[in-house]
Amino acid sequence: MYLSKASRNYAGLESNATSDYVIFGVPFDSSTSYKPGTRFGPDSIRQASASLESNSYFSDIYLEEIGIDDEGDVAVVIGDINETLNRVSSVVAEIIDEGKIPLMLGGEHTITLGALKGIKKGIGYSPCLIVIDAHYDLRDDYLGLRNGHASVMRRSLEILGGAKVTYIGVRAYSKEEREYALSKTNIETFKPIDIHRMGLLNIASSVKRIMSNCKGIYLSVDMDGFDPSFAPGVGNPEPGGLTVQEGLALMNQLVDERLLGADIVEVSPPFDSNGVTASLAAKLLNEIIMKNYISKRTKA
Ligand SMILES: [Mn+2]
Repeated sequence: MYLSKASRNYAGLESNATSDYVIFGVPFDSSTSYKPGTRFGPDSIRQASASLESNSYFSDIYLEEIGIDDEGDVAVVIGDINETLNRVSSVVAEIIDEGKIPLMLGGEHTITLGALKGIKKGIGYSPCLIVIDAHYDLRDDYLGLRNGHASVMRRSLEILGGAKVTYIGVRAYSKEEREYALSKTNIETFKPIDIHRMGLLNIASSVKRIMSNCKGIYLSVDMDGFDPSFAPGVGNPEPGGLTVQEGLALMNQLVDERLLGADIVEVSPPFDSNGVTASLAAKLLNEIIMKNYISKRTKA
């Protein structure tokens, strides 16, 4: 594996060979177009995780009751997106092969492409995808770069074929991206204004209905899906985003036993304010783990 130990483990977790969940970081931001700094994201999320209590926001379950391992960071190749994506893909496929759930800390959003390749290789089919993001990232290329953060979802969709993709939080896009998304019957979009008008539980019901035939689901959380007042530490802040309550409720509503893997990306510590973005990222990850754990236990 292309992994090396980080300076601290997520939430102070001890290495656990029988873990069901494997956390790892990808300190990579080489295709960043505006504000670099997400390479420091994994460390800051680990640091923030240490100060959170281990209980769930929603029910009486605690992180320490669950087997979780922090395997450190992928050895990224600065400036080489394709090789870095290959390494991410290998790491994810290996975790899937072990029957575990990969949980990736970014890093820029491009790394999701590597994770999806690894998931598909590991499970042998295309997962459905839930994306929390301010952006579609559906440009065919951005300034000539086809494997960059602005095109990550376009490349991902090419890999996923016709699998269902649901976006939540999208509010900033080019005309080309919007028209592409509207033209694809497998892509659904819920904007923050939809949640504001319809209520979160109604939107969550719609998403669950759309994803009801999915065998496995991958969840990608770009922190810029949140409003910059809650998550200022991102590379491309965009006003009018999700609230913390909405984000936590979405994790609780949408994560179930079908989760194959997840990532939390685009935390950029140089632009964070008192670590609030990293703290929210860690809280979301905790809820993802605990909701999946509860769902599996209930189904068992
Ligand atoms: Mn984004």
